[in-house]
Amino acid sequence: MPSPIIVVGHKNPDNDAISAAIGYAWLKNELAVREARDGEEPDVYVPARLGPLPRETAGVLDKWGIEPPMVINNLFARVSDVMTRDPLTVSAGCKIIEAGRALRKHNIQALVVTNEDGTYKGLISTRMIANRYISATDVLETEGASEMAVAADLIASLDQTVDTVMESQILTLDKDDKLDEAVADLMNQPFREAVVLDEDNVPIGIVTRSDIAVHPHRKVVLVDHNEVSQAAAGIEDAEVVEIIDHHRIADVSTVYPIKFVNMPVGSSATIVTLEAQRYGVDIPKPIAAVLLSAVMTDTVVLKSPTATRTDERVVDYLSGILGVDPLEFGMEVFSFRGGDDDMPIDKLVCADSKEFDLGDGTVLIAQHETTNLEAVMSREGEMREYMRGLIETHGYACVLLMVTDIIAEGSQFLCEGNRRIVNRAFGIECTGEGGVWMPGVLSRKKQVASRILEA
Ligand SMILES: [Mn+2]
Repeated sequence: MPSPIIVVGHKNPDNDAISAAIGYAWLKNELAVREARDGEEPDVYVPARLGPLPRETAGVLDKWGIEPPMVINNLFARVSDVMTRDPLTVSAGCKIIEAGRALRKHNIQALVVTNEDGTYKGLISTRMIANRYISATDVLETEGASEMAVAADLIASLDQTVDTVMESQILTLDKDDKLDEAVADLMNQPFREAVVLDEDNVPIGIVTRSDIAVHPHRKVVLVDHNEVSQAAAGIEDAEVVEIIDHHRIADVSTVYPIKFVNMPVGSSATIVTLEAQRYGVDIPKPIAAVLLSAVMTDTVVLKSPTATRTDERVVDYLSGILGVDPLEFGMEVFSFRGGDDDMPIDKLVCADSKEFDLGDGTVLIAQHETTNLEAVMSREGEMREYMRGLIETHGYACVLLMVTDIIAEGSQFLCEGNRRIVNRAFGIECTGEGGVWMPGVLSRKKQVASRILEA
């Protein structure tokens, strides 16, 4: 069985990065089963994530009974990518002749020796048995010994138990160990084999020196990013087999031509939905819910200037499958983010913040989306104090917090530090109290950062 293909979004994942991975892994599995030839095992796609679940994602997955994607730390090749699974085992009390028969019958070089309870004890290989036989010739060295004595010793050996010749100092590995490190350890021990154990010490695989002659590359599908700095560690060691994204084309490169779908739409989930439609695959309700939640958060319920007509059509399609009102659905997803009144102050101000370099100073632009502007503004003093702290510790010229009210469709600007930078760019009068309401301003990328950088 080949290793599954990982489908993963960017570091510090948002709802779209995780939801698009879930949705696209589902679609690829549907297509793989459909397209597998007779007798061929279909490829298996597994969604993964590079960080914690955002609250709204946790809420949607919980409501629709979907398992959160597994967390991965890197894309380096692992022991499990080369090991032979389910190795043959013999118990320690088994006779050498039986072990020999098993080796011959299955045409293999080694057997894992186990204790009564199935846990690992050691390993016996054709080499170890051969060495036992060669040692029988030592009998001839003894004075007066005959060839008959050698034969007698050989015959006696057949009746010995395997634990008398097995080796217990064999390298043992975890299936998730980095392959490079495992290879170095394997070459440093006198034996050709290593045994892979699970957390209960039960053998689950075997790796031999011939298995590591070829360096495998983990296959990965990137969603919602195509930039090395946003990808998992070890991306250079992996084989990127597809990219589904809606960001600028950046620097992930491949050896072979791949399917690379990049569209200037509001979310990666939008593209996943279009792909399902293109292949004529019906989307089940839980997947439709996950995808719709991601379109709604990434486009701020379709109000962000990044939302396109394509996103609107996709939202109609997905909410049709679910039989829901898309705006109500989107509001519920935002409500999973939890109350603005009890959110820790660092999350409230900084969960979504980006630095912009002006040349003679750095500006931090943070954004907090809310359906309850009043609740957020009731914490103004606390927020401003935290922003001043950021200036002190990071040396920012200025910190701008956009509190974006997604119902009223605008943002309240709160500014600390050199307010002239913001005031000049927008022709406004931010002071140390209350902030300034900016109707229609929803996108940091399109409406705020660009103006500050150009001013
Ligand atoms: Mn996205």
